Amino acid sequence: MKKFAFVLFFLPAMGAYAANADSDLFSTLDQDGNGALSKEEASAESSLAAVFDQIDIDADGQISRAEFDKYLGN
Ligand SMILES: [Ca+2]
Repeated sequence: MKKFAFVLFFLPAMGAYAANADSDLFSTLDQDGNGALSKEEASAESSLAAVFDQIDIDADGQISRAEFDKYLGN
């Protein structure tokens, strides 16, 4: 049930970022704009960093947009 807990903690943060229509949490965290979140980039959001390995389904050390969206159920 870690995913459920993560979503509960994470949604308020998503809402805050969503206030900026041109951005979202993923692109905000993707500081180098390469379309994937490294562990270092994810560390800016502690609730994301805590479950990084669960989101990184293919375990390549990066969270792709697809992995990110899949984890959030989008
Ligand atoms: Ca990146």
